Amino acid sequence: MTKYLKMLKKANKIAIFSHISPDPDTIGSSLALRRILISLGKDVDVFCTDNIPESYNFLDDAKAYNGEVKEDYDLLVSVDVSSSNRLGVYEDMFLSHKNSVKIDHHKTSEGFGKVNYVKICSCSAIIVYEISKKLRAKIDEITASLLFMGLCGDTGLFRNNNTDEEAFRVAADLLSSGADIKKIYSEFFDKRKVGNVKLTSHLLLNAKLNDKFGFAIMQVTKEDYKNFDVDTKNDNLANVPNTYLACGYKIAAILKEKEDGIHVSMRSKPEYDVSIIATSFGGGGHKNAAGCTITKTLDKATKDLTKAIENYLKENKNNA
Ligand SMILES: [Mn+2]
Repeated sequence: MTKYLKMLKKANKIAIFSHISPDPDTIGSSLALRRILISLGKDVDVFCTDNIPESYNFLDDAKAYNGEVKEDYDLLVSVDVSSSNRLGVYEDMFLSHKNSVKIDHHKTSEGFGKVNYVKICSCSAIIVYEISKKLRAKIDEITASLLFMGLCGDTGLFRNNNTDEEAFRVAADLLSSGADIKKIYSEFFDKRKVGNVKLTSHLLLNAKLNDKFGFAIMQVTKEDYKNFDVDTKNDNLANVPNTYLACGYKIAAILKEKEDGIHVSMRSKPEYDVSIIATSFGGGGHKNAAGCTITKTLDKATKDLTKAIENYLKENKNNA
């Protein structure tokens, strides 16, 4: 048996850690691992530096987060945490503990655990699923639903480039184990607030469409956030540009006016690479989904970005 599995098996008092700005994968995988270890008779706590967003309140298990930190854990486990600074306030505690395991799937993964188990795959949920098999723990309906949520989150509902056969196979197995996929879709992924629907409509209606080069630009002002009663930290707008890609535009960008500058999120058709444009503004990301922060006024940032996209499309007009 591999070292990290032996450690999980041997430990009795375990603390699990999710990453800062938690996403469905770190939450679903951490809570699922907690249930698996509890089913094996262990005492398990789970922590995250940031408060768990209210969108996870439909999960009873989310209440398990951030109880009292005990003195005598015999094992600390990080789940989906690529670098130690993403442990937030728990970084020092984790790094100084004599017995720690890091479980992760990221390509850019830093081995900060005493033992590190990193498997490059679409999400941490797949790794936790495999751990349950290796430890011969039963996956109950709730555990299956939590892992399914993680799988959906990191694969963008089985659409991102990391969606592979393994993701579908694990999803099928989770379904067999009773994952409540309807609940995960309706209570989490499809759930919207009225303000968000109205702001999305406003953005789509007021998008600047450049038909000469084939791109769309949307702007969200501070007033928009206020008028539509949308939380700037949790605005759920990053995928709004996709609507114009579906209409045939090559690139679509959204610029959001926030406290620390203009947050830009870009999406592109497969043959275009918006990470090049994002990088030129000090940002980064993937070929078809990238972002950056521009510390200028909204109008200046929009002008600069429009120019950059135009130049990129001019240079790449023969690529498609
Ligand atoms: Mn992940």
